[in-house]
Amino acid sequence: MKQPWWQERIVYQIYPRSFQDSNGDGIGDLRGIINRLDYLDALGVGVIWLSPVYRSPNVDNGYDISDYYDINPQLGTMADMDELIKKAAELDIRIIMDLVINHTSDQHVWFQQSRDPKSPYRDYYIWRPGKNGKPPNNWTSFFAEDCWVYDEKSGEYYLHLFAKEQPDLNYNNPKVLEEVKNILSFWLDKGISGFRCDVINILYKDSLADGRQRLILRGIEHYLSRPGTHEILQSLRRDVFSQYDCFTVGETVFVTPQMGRDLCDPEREELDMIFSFEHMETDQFIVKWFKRKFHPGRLAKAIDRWQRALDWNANYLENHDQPRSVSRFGNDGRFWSESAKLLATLLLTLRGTPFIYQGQEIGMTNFDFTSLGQVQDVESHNVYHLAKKLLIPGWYRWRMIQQTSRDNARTPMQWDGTANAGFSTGQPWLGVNNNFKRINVAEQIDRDDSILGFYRELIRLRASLDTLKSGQFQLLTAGRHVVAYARSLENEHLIIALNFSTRNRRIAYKGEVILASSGRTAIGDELLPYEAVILRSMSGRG
Ligand code: TEU
Ligand code: CA
Repeated sequence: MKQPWWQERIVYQIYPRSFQDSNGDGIGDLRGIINRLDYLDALGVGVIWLSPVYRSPNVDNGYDISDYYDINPQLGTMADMDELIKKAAELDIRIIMDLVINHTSDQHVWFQQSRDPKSPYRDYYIWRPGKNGKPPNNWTSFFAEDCWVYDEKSGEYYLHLFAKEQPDLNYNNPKVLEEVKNILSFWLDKGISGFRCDVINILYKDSLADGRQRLILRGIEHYLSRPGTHEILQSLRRDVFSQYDCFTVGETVFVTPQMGRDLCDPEREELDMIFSFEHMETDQFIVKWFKRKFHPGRLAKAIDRWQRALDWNANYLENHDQPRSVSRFGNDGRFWSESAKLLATLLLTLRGTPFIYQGQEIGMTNFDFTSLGQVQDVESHNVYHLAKKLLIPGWYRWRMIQQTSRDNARTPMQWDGTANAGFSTGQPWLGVNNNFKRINVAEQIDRDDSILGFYRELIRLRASLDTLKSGQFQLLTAGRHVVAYARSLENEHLIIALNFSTRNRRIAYKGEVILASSGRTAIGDELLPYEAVILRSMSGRG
């Protein structure tokens, strides 16, 4: 069966501020992306996901939008955007945009207007009077703050589930959905091919009653995957998406397999795929700020649950909100290159559409900052201060930030060994990792045995093997050191075996070596440290 294009292609996520600066102001921009299209083409990228490029005061780096119909001047102009879409299309690269519609910026004209209780925009947001001098309910936000802000002028509070500069839209007001549909059509008419839909499963708030007592996100039962959200998604699909050749991937926080099935069920016509979080939570206790030791088997079991839950899903190990995978699930010291290749193998051999985050393909690592002053992310600052209020000691607070801050993924792309890693001729908006002389594109691009060379090879292999593109998934082993699974299509069975440890490990699987991350063509019965292999099994399922 022929798969839709968005199941056959590799997606590459660009965080525009950190990708490539073209004019020396230290901020990555659209021209910078245009200049790097050939690089992405040579890698085998078929779709680019652009993190937000709309006009924004950048409290949350573009996830706070002040004008959905305009480009952030720091990133370029509408003419640049048109050119990017056109030049990408010439290389057969499609572009999807980030759709942030749970909230806007507090600088958006809708919100500015809505501060006036008599304005027709009042009802675009969620305004409520307080209760006995206190906020309207006991909810807490995603960014470690209270989620109501009192407005002197009107004597009411507005709701924000993220930063206070990101007020939530009110989807009980049908006008809001109409506005969203117009925005979608505007960009789809420009030639983009879909959207990554930010926190899309929390749009609709059922009620504003107090939340049950819980440690984090008090109130979540009133807005997580409510029927109203499903109705909104169906309406967007019916009235807009179905009119275009496009796809949607939902970023769905706290999603369960059953919720995922509802969102992606082809019969219900809502989303095409989602980003689930369970596999990214296997190295934490309750919240991401409290890390526990990484256990490969636990990661594999979470992945397996989702491989079984949905017929097709979005696979990722990194994005702009997560620490770098090689520092987190691999070994960014002695086995840096080996473990980055192992993680590449995992990402590109699962069933589903693979999403690569910029820099992942060269094994970029977590930042090497030494103080909070170097960190920009609003979430990191909020959490640091909350932890201080909770009397968590300074050394531990800094460790929390080091291991988990979203800025780990946001340091500038390391292109070469020249000043600022070739990212910018000016002072970069966020520090470049000092390892850029060792870890950069130029150093890897002509070497087939580099991490980048291995990504290229895996992407080519995936394109040429139907079993990798569309075969069924079956977990075989989820151990403390070794993870293995099969992909099967008709009579072909591929076995993927991954050694997540620093020692040789025995494996029981036999077959022709299709690709080994070490470059070996025969493996005997042992995998080398952090080695990954793809075998074609001679005897059924190995
Ligand atoms: O993130 C939603 C989200 O809940 C988390 O992944 C978030 O980054 C945070 O770490 C929770 O602790 C999306 C975007 O990806 C993120 O960059 C935005 O800041 C957020 O929504 C608000 O738009
Ligand atoms: Ca710039």
